[in-house]
Amino acid sequence: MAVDYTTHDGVAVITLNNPPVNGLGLSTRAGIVEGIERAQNDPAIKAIVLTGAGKAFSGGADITEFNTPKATQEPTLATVIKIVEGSVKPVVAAIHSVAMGGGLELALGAHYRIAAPGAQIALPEVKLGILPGAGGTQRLPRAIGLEAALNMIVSGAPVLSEKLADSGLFDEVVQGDLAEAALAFARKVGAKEGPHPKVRERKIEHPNAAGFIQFARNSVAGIAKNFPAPHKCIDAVEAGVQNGFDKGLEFERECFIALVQTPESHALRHAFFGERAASKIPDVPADTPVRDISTVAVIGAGTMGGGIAMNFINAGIPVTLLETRQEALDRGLATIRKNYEATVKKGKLKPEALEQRMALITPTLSYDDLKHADLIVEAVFEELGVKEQVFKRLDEVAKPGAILASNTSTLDVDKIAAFTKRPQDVVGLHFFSPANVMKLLEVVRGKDTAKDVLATVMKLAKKIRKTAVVSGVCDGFIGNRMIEQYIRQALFMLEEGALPAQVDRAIEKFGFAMGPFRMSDLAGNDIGWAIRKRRYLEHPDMHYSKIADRLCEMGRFGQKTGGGWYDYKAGDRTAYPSNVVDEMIGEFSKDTNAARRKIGDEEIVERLVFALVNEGAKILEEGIASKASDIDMVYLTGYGFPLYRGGPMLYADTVGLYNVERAIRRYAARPNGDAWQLAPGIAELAAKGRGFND
Ligand code: T1G
Repeated sequence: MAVDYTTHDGVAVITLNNPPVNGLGLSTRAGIVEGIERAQNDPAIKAIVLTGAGKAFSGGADITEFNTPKATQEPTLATVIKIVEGSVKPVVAAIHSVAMGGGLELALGAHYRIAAPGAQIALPEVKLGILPGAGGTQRLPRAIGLEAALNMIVSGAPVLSEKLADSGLFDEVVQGDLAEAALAFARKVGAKEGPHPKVRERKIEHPNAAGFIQFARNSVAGIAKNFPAPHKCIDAVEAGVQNGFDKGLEFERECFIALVQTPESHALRHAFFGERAASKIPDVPADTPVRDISTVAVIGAGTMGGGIAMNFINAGIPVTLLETRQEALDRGLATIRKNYEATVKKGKLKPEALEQRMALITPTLSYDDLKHADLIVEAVFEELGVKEQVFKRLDEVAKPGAILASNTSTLDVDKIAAFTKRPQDVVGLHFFSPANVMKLLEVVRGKDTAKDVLATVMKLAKKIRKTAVVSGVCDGFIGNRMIEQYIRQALFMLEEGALPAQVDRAIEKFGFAMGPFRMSDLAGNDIGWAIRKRRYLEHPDMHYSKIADRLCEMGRFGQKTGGGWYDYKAGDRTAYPSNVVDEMIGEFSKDTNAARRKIGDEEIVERLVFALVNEGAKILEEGIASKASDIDMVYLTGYGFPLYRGGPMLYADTVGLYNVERAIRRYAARPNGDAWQLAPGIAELAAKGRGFND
């Protein structure tokens, strides 16, 4: 049993002991019931304490059991809570560190609750696309009132226990030893005559419940756009207010069962686990010793270098910032300061914190000042010759054991490592612009990169609040390699009959933050142009549409030149469809004898998304990514893929690889079909009726 039972002078202590966070899995649930019954049958026991071992009271239902028979096997959490609440002897929940989801619901079933300060109290189910399914929508409003409860349930945000001291949730918030306080509290209430208080018997007082609930509905409209759960949370609370506890509980159960099956909830749970799975590298043991990273150096104070430096100083790690010229260094520092001033203006950073962070930067023009750095990240010009000079110099000055990282987005990390005599200390750290904002960090593992270097940078990524995904060495790593196929399809579709605004609208309706043409205008069409020119030399056999080259030859690089795929007005970032471009596209089709046809939104979405899926399957087959969820995390955190669809690989599973394969074969038989080389893995999995994420 994942539960310990001990007795202390008339008090039974039931301790949840199911590391890492006392998830309420079947064995834990059964253990609690056994403990409650054992205490009922022991005349020496006058009261019961329920508490958690390790780093949590309880992190809630064991989400690894979701959609498995164990999740609904008795005793379910609802049954456990009913037994706790029905105990004749008083049950005292003693909460520390974390009481979330089902963990908080369990505590709400107890007669009394005491807590240590600093505990995270939450009902985060809505973030998993579900709602509290074990009475939370009924008991929390009775414990802390309608408004506070609705805020917690709909936001899923944690509140610190001391902030809830007078909310009605806790009988005491104790400063000293929680275990001792719990025993003393239990002895006190154990001496009292029953029956002991039940949260379910409290009333929900509110002067205008219907009005507040309507207000809550209006407030969630935005965040609930693609997610059904927030509204269901409000429905369940409303049911309890209108029809009483038992009817409310019944309705909550119905809502839970409906939500847990939704693709949105599946996607959110996939992202939750995918985020954690990404930090696990199959051949790097979890206990691999890590190197100490106390001080970092960044080479290059441009847009990327400055943003990268901010990540580390935000985490309190001092940074030595190296540039080749004083004015570049001054400009870089001024940009960092300006970024922080904007954050201060938004009220998200105290003015004194700004100066503390700026003080963590040591600007320099000399490589010699890098000799103490534990990690050196270069963000210099994206050209192998420049990288060679930098890494040869680093090899001379960096101390032994320093990690040497390149922020390259397209160059071969193995070639860069070979510029040094310590390839085992070289790794790629591909930040995404703006580097101090984007969560995604591609960690590019060279063939010689040492395992402790990988373990170190994965741990450091967590500290600087990045979602780090390990990629092998290939052109474009994971994200850019896939987006290249996506853009190829977008360009072919212009040749075949579509227009930029139509393609963007279709994929933005699918849920992408920004379509390929608006994105390209934002990033600069000349960036893609340079990459294509390199491609034409490296892969002369690869068939690309030249339509984007023609746009660049017109000098239409996007927002920065006032026109790209779209027209722009000065000071206005709105993308206006361009007659000039539409005419150019028509001309181009004529020049290439491409018969234009109407292309529907479904084809647009399939060709863009399945191009990602097909390349992702090849990335998996080549071992560039170790798991499909890693690829999904790249797209969810770095490329604006809609969270409610879970990433390209999960979306393909939702569509069914059988259907993905058929669609790809269909496009392969059409004009420009040579771009569709079906990844063998898709056909193999489809034949077995399986998905990437099984
Ligand atoms: N079940 C199983 N494993 C869990 C878990 C859970 N609820 N929560 C975390 N883990 C694992 C996680 O995968 C990781 O595993 C390890 O614990 C450490 O997590 C009926 C149905 C609790 C604040 O949504 O917010 O209750 O990678 O790295 O930063 O109404 O985990 O080590 O193998 O995040 O210290 C509702 C989700 C469930 C809480 C700890 N509960 N968890 O943060 O560690 S639904 C949640 C968190 C529910 C009821 C419904 C955080 C944390 P591994 P971590 P952390």
